[in-house]
Amino acid sequence: MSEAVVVAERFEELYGAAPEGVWAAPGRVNLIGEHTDYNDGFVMPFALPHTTVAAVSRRTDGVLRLHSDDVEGGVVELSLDALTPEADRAWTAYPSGVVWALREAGHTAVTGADIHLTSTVPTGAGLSSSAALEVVVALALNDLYDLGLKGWQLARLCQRAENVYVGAPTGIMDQTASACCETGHALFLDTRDLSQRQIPFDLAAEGMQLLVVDTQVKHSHSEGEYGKRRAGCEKGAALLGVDALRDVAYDELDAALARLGDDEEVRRLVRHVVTEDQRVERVVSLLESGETRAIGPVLVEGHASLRDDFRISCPELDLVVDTALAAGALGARMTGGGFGGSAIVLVDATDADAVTKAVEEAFADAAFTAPRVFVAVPSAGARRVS
Ligand code: GAF
Repeated sequence: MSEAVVVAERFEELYGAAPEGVWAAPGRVNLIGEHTDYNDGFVMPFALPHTTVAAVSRRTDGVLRLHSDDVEGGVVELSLDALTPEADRAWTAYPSGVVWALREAGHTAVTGADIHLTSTVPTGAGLSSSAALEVVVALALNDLYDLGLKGWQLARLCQRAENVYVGAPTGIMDQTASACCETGHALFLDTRDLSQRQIPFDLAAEGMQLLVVDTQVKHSHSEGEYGKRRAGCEKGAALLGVDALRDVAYDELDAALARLGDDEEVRRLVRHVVTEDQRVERVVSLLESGETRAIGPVLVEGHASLRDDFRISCPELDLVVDTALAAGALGARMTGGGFGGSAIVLVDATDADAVTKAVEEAFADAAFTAPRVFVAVPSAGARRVS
């Protein structure tokens, strides 16, 4: 039986009638371009095969009913009129935040919904489980209520839900990745205007793999450090007199750093963002010229910058990167928001097992929780599945 049928049957058990449809939205891995999205910069994520699936029907009575098979607590019933930013600290804040954001943006045709959710996107692993949850709800309501919004517009609304309703000051990368990625491609996204280019990214055809190593160290973006980095970047932009750090050209970096004087912390943040934007452009150009193996060292540079300048790595992420490189990986770096979560490792397919074993052994030796390792295959963005 297909997953869509299973989810639809569960919906019927819960709500007493078949859903009007079933939708899926993926988690993502970011290949390169970290903490650049809230600086109007470049990112390059691709969608994972792991998805959040939602069975959904409309309601006309101003009621939102939510249920997830992944959390305890049964069906949660909310009144649309009572949805209030930052009042809800539970998982329900993500889907109800999306409904709030749609209505706040004038889509008052959305008069309620019954929603049942289930997900295979690992939570707290830096793989965008929150964005998958937001985007699947946004897409379902967009289709059912015939709102006519495009993927990037849904992403903006989902980001607003996360920033204002949930209260996490994240950028636009994850929601856009979940909404707009395509099978076999990485998404080169300019987060200033959301212009996009799908870059073919078929590692298997070139005898390589990208491993995701989930360190099992949980992170949370609403808890301070992410927001501090964002505020530091905004301070850097203000001191340099630009709208966003994206406006500092790579070949003007030294002059910009000199102008920041002795504010060492802001200098480090600025250096990371400006060099990271340039790394995204280098990776795009290497991939487009068929030099895929050469992206490995760029990933490693990115990790060093996140570890030393942005200071958001952790011992487990560093151990993945160092061990994988020593075991023959072509490149490795932390991915996502940091402070835990996952690392990515680029390997020749023939080395994948040996690299995985080396990482697992290093974690055991360090008495860290065993990591979860899987091969990431660029997969489809959000879509209706039935
Ligand atoms: C998290 C955020 F949600 C993204 O917006 C992005 O800033 C990322 O961290 C870091 O690149 O996933």
